[in-house]
Amino acid sequence: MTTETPEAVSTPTPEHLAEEFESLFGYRPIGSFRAPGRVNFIGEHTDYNAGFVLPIAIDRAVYVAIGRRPDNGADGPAGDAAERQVDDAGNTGSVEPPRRGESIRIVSDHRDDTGQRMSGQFTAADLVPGTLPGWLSHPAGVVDEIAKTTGTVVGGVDLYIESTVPVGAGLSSSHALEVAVLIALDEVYDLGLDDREKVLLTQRAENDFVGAPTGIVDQAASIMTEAGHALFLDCRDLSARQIPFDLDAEGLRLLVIDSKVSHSHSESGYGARRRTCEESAAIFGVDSLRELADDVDLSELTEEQRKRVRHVIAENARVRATVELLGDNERATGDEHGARISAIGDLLVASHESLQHDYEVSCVELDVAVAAAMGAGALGARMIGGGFGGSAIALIHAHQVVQVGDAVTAAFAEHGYGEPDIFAVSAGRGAARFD
Ligand code: GAF
Repeated sequence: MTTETPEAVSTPTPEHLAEEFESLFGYRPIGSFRAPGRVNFIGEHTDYNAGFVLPIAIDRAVYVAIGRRPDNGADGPAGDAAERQVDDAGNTGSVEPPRRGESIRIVSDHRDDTGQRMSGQFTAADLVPGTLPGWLSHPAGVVDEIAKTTGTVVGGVDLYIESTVPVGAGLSSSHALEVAVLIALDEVYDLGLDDREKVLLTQRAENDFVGAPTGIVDQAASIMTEAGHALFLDCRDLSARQIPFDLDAEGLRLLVIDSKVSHSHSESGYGARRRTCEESAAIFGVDSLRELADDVDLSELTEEQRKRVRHVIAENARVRATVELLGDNERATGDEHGARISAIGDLLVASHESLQHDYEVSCVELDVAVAAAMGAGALGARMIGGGFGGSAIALIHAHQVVQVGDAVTAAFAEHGYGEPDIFAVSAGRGAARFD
């Protein structure tokens, strides 16, 4: 099995990032910045319904080293130096010299199929939504939104990116990339954005430039969460409370089970769920499903609408209940403590069942992961994120790491699925300068 502790992931140092940056671009960066991925402990598909979420920032992150080209990127010494340095580093062709003075160059440590570092270059003034491929659209969306929101036109900068957030695992690697790029540019350009503005800006980058109709939980988790805490966020107005979340101190662990599958309908399925929620809210004449009472009469809805709304209302209640149980936990001792942890586990399972049967965003691999983890003694388990693939989490006692990991891996093998990646996460700190 592939169970790892968080320490097993090698975290880059600021000096390493600076050296890589210098070897690629031929000059020292101004600094580096770090934005974590997230695990949403509970509160799924509630964010775009103006509801409640309870994510943690995990101890895996996207790192960005940033520099302003000495000659502002015009053809000349810095461009030539960059090209020469790239040749010396044996990465010929991975970094283009800057095409125009105001261009933004980005190089990632991820490699493409030919073994070259993934890289790209664009100019703020030329950005058009939907024209940049894949991962590059995320930083480009941030640059575009900075221009629209603050009037600052970013240009003449280089960025080098490393990440310890697995891509495609549903741990919000692309939102972490957007946040890392934003906080780097915020400092370099002295944009003076507060946390709330950063959250909303990265959400608009995702919605309007990348074209994904996502909510706000992922960006908020990365930006607003304090180390050792979960973020109890009201997505209606972004008011938040930091909830102590120190699983180690409780003798517990939170496992991520990356199913390594992503089903093709994930994007269309997400958009369809969101539309159904909005249509249902309109039937009740409210702005969002958040406004509905827990016992609202759903009889005038279609069967599909009823199921979606039932999930959202119940999930909001589960988030509030989890927060109460976590708060009470601080005071609880002995049996009482055990009962509260077990009640939290039950809420996780109820969340999964609701996502599986009412919201219908789970998939067989995630259902198998949850069932196998529970069968091996987990306190609770559920799928996380948008669904249709990605990861599940399992809340377990510290001594169960191997037992639960082995059971899930064995269940995947029995079903003929590929081997999942399983690792423990803890509540890390939110995005910040890294040196
Ligand atoms: C994805 C989205 F990006 C979030 O905004 C949220 O809606 C989540 O799915 C489901 O809770 O991660």
